[in-house]
Amino acid sequence: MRLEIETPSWGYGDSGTRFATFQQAGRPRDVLERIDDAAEVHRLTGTAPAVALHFPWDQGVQRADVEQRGLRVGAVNPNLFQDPDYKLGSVTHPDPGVRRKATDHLLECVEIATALGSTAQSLWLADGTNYPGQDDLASRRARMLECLAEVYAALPAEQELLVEYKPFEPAFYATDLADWGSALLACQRLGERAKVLVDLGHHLHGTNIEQIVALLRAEDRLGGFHFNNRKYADDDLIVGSVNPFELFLIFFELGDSLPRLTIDQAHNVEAKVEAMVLSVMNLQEAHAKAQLVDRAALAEADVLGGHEILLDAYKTDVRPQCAEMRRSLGAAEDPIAELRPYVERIVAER
Ligand code: RM4
Ligand code: MN
Ligand code: MN
Repeated sequence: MRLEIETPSWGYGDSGTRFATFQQAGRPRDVLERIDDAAEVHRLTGTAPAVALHFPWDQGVQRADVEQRGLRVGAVNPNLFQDPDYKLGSVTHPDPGVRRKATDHLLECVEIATALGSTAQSLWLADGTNYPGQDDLASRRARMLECLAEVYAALPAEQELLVEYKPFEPAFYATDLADWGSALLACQRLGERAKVLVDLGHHLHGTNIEQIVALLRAEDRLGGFHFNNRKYADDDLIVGSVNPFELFLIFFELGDSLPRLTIDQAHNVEAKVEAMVLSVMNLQEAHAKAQLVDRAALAEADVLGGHEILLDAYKTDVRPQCAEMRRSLGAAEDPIAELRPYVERIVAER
C-alpha cells in the first residue's frame, strides 16, 4: 500500500519507432487529456498518484490542473534532444552559444518545477559522438560538468537533480553519460542532491542491474527509476513483461527504502492506458513478492538455501492480495475490466 508510482505524461500520447507512428483512437489531444489518462490509471490502481512531465511538450500546464485531477506533479523532464541546434550535443556542444541555450532550458525547468511543486528535475542527455575523432571526449565532459554545476547551483533546497545514463542511441560511438559510473561521478562532483536515475532499458546485455541498485543505494545516490522492459535495447515495453524476475530482484534490493519510481515507456502497438495500468499492476506484484522474502532466514541460509528462499517468494501468486490491496485503497480489484468504460468514452469524445 506504500507504493507510489509516477506515470509519464509522454507515455499517453502517440509514439512510434523510426519507421512509423500509429495513431490510437482516443489518444489525448493535449496535456490536460494526458493528465486525465494518468488520473484514470491512479483511480484504477490506487498507487499512481503522480504524473511526470516533459518540457516543452507539456508547456502551459498549471499545478492546479494536476491537483484538480487528484494527482501531484512528479519529476520535471527537460528536452535537450529535439532542437536542431542539439545535433552535435547540448551541454557538451563545442559551441558555447548552444551550451548556453541548453543550460538556460535546464534553468527554466528549475523554475517550472518550483511553480508546479515538483521536487526533482530528471535529466537525460542524448549527447554523444558517432565517430572516433569527431570531438574530444574529455573536453565534452568538462563542458557538461560546467553547465550542470550552474544548474545545480540554482536548485532550491527541496529539488534534486536526477542524472540518467544510457550506453548508446542516438549516439553510436561515445555517449557522454553512458553508464552508472559516469553518472555517479558527475553527481559526486555536483553535490549531494544530484543522484543517479536507473532506466531499466539503458544497459548493455548481461548487466546486473540489481547490483547497480544495491551499490547506488549504499552510496545514497539512487535517485530513482525509469521502469520499462526490454529484450534488446531501449525497447520501452511494459515493465515486467519480458523479465519479471529481474524486476523482483530490483525490489528485493530496494527493501523498504523506495526512491522515486517512475514509468518511462513508449507503447506503439498496445493500447496506451491499458498498458500503463498493467505496468502499475506488475510493479505492485513485484514489490509485494519482494516483501515476502524471509530476510532473517536468508541471513542464515547456505548457497542454494538462500536461492530457494528468494524463489519461494518469487513463485508466490500475489495477485489475490494485490487485488485486495487495491480494493482497500478504494481502487479497482480488476483494473483492466474496470478500465473499459473510460476507454469507450475517450474514443468517442476525442
Ligand atoms: C530517452 C530516455 C528519457 C526519456 C526520453 C523520451 O530514451 O529514456 O528518460 O525522457 O527517452
Ligand atoms: Mn528514461
Ligand atoms: Mn529510454
